[in-house]
Amino acid sequence: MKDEKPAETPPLPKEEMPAEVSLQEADIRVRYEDVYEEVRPDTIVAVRWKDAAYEFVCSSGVCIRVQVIAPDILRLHYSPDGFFLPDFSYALAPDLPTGKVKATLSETTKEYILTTSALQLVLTKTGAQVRFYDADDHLLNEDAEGFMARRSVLKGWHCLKITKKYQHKEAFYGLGDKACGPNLCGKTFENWCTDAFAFGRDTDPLYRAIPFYYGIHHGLSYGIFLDNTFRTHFDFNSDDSESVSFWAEGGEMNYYFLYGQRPVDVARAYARLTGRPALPPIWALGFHQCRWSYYPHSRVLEVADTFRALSIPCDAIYLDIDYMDGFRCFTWNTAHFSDPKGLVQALEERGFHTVVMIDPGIKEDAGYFVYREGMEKGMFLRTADGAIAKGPVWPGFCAFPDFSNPEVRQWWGELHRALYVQTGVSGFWNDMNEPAVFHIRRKTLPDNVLHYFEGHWASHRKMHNVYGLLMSRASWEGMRRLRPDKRPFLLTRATFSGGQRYAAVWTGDNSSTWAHLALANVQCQRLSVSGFSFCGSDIGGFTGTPDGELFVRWLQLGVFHPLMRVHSMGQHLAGDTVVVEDEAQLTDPVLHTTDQEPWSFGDRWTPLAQKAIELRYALLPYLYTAMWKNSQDGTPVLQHAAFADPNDTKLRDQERDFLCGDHLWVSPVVQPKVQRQLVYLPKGHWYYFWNGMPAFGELFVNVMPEQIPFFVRAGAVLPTYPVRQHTADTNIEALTLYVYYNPTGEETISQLYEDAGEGYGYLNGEFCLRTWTSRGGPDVFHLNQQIEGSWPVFYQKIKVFLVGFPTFLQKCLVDGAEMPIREVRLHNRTLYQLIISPDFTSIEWHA
Ligand code: MIG
Repeated sequence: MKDEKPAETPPLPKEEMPAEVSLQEADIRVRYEDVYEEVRPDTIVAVRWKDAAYEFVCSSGVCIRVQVIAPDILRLHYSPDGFFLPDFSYALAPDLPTGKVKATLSETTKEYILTTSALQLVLTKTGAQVRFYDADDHLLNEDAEGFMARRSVLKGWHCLKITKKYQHKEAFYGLGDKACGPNLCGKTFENWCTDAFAFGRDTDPLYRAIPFYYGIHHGLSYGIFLDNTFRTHFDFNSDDSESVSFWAEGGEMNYYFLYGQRPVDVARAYARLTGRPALPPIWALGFHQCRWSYYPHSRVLEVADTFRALSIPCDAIYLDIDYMDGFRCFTWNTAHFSDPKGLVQALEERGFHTVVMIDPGIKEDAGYFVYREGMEKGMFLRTADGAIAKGPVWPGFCAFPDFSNPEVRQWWGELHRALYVQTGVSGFWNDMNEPAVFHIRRKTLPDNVLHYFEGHWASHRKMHNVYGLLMSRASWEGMRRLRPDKRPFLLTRATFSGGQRYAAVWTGDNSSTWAHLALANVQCQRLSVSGFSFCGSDIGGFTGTPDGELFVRWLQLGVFHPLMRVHSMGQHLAGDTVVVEDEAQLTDPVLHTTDQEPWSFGDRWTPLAQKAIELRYALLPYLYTAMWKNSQDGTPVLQHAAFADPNDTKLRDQERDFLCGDHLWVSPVVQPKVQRQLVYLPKGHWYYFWNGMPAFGELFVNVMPEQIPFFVRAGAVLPTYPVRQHTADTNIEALTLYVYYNPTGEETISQLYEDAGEGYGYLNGEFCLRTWTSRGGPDVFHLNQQIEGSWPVFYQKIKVFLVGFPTFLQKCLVDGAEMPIREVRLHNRTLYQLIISPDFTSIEWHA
């Protein structure tokens, strides 16, 4: 007989022990690495009205709060256990209306139905799955699995997730500055503000976290904003599972559903929810020249003087980190800048504004007043253990202000006094505020750093993505307080949804390649539809050296970007370079670039660079109006081609061409040596700007080295100014209008907004808003003008060109009286020119 002893269960080899075991499967006799649980909604057992929301409570304990923010905005807020965190958000607009919105809740045997004038939300009684419909019963969006929350003992609630169905041929847009084609479908994304030095196509995440996307299908459009500041993830049917999901690594599932008849209406709803940007000063829309770094004093003036000597318009010069004393913010390197105020004044006399960089890292140095004051007043972040959290950046080990504390923001704002009030710099540039930390792979502060979070204390996991937003808020609010007469200009690298209320953004450290020019184009389109119209890229590329052709093509694209700024790296080694995983890859990292001013590429290219910048100054009234519109109702200045006609599937993935303002279709050249470019126009009639040729559908245009291809919508009025060297020159002889004949007989509305370009008089009616309505046909074409506001414009006359009139013009009536017309040839076309008084009310052109 064999040994009868019962076999003992051998202990599991350690490496086979799963890292996590589900609570249901956990054996009480065993200890595991970690134990998790997943919670889903099941049957709804109670419905109640509580704290201004409908609450649906499931027997599993899951609670769903549905809040009607506006007829077109619903909030869905989930708790796995029926308890919610204190309600708080940095992203939402402070002026978000909180009044009652009419909504009705009804039920069938299987579902609850919440109806507003624009939206219907259906919630199933078992499973608590949601479906959204527009008022005409079109299905906009529906849950696949709906809500799931996962927790473990060690990580707490670390996955709050929603899974939705992918709708047939659905396309997705938004999420800020993601470096890929416009349609996000088929991809996954992560939001975690990252110093992404020399990023490339498909690098993710980048500098900003903007967890807001659009879904477009069957000509319908909606938006989803996940208001959660933790690291978040979005999956747009990447594995062909016919599902779309988004999840956060902490906090709560809290999202807003936004309806819009067209994508632009979704953009406007999002702007109502997260805030509209302030109207910038006009100089901020001029051309800006930047470099890491211009110094000393004499070099800065030399650059300024060269602009004027060559008659290349420019409104601003930037000082990068080297103006500081050893990278100490709010100090000057007196060896290079012995008289900062004198420099700023000298620049001002030449028509330049000065913008200086400020970083969040404050050098650990007991002799440095900002550090000392910050330490004494308790302004810096601490770890959970109580020690000041420090990390190396440019100046060595630094402490970081806790911008989530209003006292810190107040202190920080006040620190700008000397620069902003006494020295007279015009704007600030906030860099490295992801926040970036050198040398470590993680690139940022550790998770155990604590943040005040407006009294809600949070770890860095929760605060990280809003650090940049709050730094820019502190800077912006400081500027408002210090010089209440001025419109702040602030540029930030990192930010979060809602950050558009405080700062413009640039796309970060790109490279001097054609691929990067193409990326800058799509990134700015995407930033713009994601709430950040005031955006731009480092024109010419940050690392590397462009050739003249690339530089000029990039400038031409920049004409249509609200922030038009050349920037380059200079002779530097970046401390924020890509983390080299293998030290053997560390080749000679000389990334130095040669000069990158408009005249740096030789005589062949300087006049072309100049022409591009001149075009910008000519188009300023159009761009300023688009920025004003953006500040009023959130209409994005740039829009993806797909937004022009969501029904046109040919536009869904169109990356190169885009809408700028209401009436321009821009088709930038993003490849070298292009002579002809194929353009596909959205429905309607257009004109090629450079020769006034009518255009529609698909066509080729001949591409000239000095011309960026763009088209104007038929019926539109395009306002232009004469070229000036800078915007403080208000000597504008005439406003010139290009009026584009529309063969369809439909009415087209165009606007021009003008004001002093600075200050807040416009809030008291000191602006001039012209609204033009055009309509007519081959016999007679009309233009009406309506004027609002009391601001006296700079010019005494308006020049009007009619473009595209199909037959010979017999006469022209202005306010009923016949006016002489002049025929002007543009290439082989005839334009009709009129010179009239700015306050006309109607023009009629008769065949
Ligand atoms: O570690 O201030 O993106 O525009 O010139 C580099 C120096 C820090 C990164 C910014 C770039 C700026 C540079 N900064």
